[in-house]
Amino acid sequence: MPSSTSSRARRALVLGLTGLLAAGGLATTSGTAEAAGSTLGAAAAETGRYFGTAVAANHLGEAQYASTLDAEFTSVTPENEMKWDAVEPSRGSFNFSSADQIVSHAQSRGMKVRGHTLVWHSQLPGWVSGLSATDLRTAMNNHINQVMAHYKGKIHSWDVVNEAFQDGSSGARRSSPFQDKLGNGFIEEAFRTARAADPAAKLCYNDYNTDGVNAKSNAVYTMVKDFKARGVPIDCVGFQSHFNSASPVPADYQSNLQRFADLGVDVQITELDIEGSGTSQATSYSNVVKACLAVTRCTGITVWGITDKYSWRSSGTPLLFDSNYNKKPAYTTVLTTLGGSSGGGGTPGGATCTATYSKQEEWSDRFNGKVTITAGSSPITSWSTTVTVTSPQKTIATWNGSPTWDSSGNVMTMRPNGNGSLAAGASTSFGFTVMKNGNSAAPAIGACTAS
Ligand code: G2I
Repeated sequence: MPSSTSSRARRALVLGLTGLLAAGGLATTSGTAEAAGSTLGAAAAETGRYFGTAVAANHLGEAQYASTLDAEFTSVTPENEMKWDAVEPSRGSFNFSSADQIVSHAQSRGMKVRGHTLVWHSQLPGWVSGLSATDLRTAMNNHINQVMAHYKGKIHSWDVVNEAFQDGSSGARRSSPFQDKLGNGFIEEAFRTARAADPAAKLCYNDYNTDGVNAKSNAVYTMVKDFKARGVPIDCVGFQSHFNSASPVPADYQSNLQRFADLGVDVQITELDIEGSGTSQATSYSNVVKACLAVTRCTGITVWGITDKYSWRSSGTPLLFDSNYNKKPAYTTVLTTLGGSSGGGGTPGGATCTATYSKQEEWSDRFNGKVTITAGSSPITSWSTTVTVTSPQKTIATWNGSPTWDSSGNVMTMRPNGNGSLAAGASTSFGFTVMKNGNSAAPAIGACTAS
């Protein structure tokens, strides 16, 4: 690439670029059917959030299961496959095959993955409960280290500790091998081990019956507040949100999420399902979605399964798709509450994407930029966008993409480095380093084109 350009050529380039940006603007706004997200994932992405589901590896081979997953969701949580009994059934011998299937399915489509779960009293193999305190501590830390190392860089958020508090008014910790042998400190120890194992993953505490203000959520709140005060690494709190008529969506759901967010952690709705049907089920779902949207730090919603057919409480028909994969009233209400729309005919539009820029690290002589590519309402198989720097700036390095340059060297076209598939609303990103050469201007990002 040449290092200098005549001013006339530069003007032509700028004009050409302006035309490109204008055309790009048209390209992203003209498709009115695609303007509002027409899937759960795409609609949630427009609010900056993910919309996920629990997934079971043994259903991925079922065509409707996989196609509904791929069309609608931007995050997955393995329903059972990452639990202790699945990954370390006997001491020191790890089996990641089922969980790997889910992670690779998600990764090949740009979906996020929630890790569930590292330390939990349930689905715990017998050998763990038989250990002495010293051995149990070693085994717990080894389990966290091995599992997190296996998935390092692939997990958006980990449920580090799950369900460690008792139900009811005591606010006490639940009895478990960890609690009984290691005492309250096991939770802190698990989080500290987890931070060291994968510093990029968000570390969550996850529980149920903590969805409103009550003795149990107060106890979790006190723990999180103490962790933040003492610098124990915790980034998020998961609210499982399993509801039914005996345990409906609490009136103070939003304010409960907000008080946790105010402690300086993200909040996530991690296992949402609501027993019922028709309008009343739809209204409850809508209330949950509204609450999350009203809390800036509510970063995503995960429903506990795709279809009523495979729900852990199937007879309560608690999910958004019925057992024949038809969209239920609750589906439509969730979509519209997220700001989406089924686009009239319900047929998704063509492949579209958006590209957004954010500045990363900056030094006196250079800065790093990051561009996030988000698929629109339909899945895409490839994308491209341009990054234009202002001469004499120079782009000297790139990552997570496959770049080409125009003759001036100022306009970089970036395409996927390998598989460019993204589910509707799913995101990926690439990065680059720009030498300032005296000019700190942000680069111009062209329109995103998708196929
Ligand atoms: O119980 C609902 C959820 C509460 N919060 C933590 C979640 O991890 C939990 O998920 C459920 C799964 O949805 C069930 O699928 O956890 C259950 C176990 O605690 C899971 O059930 C188990 C059955 O008990 C086993 O018999 C079965 O082998 O699922 C296993 C795999 O299908």
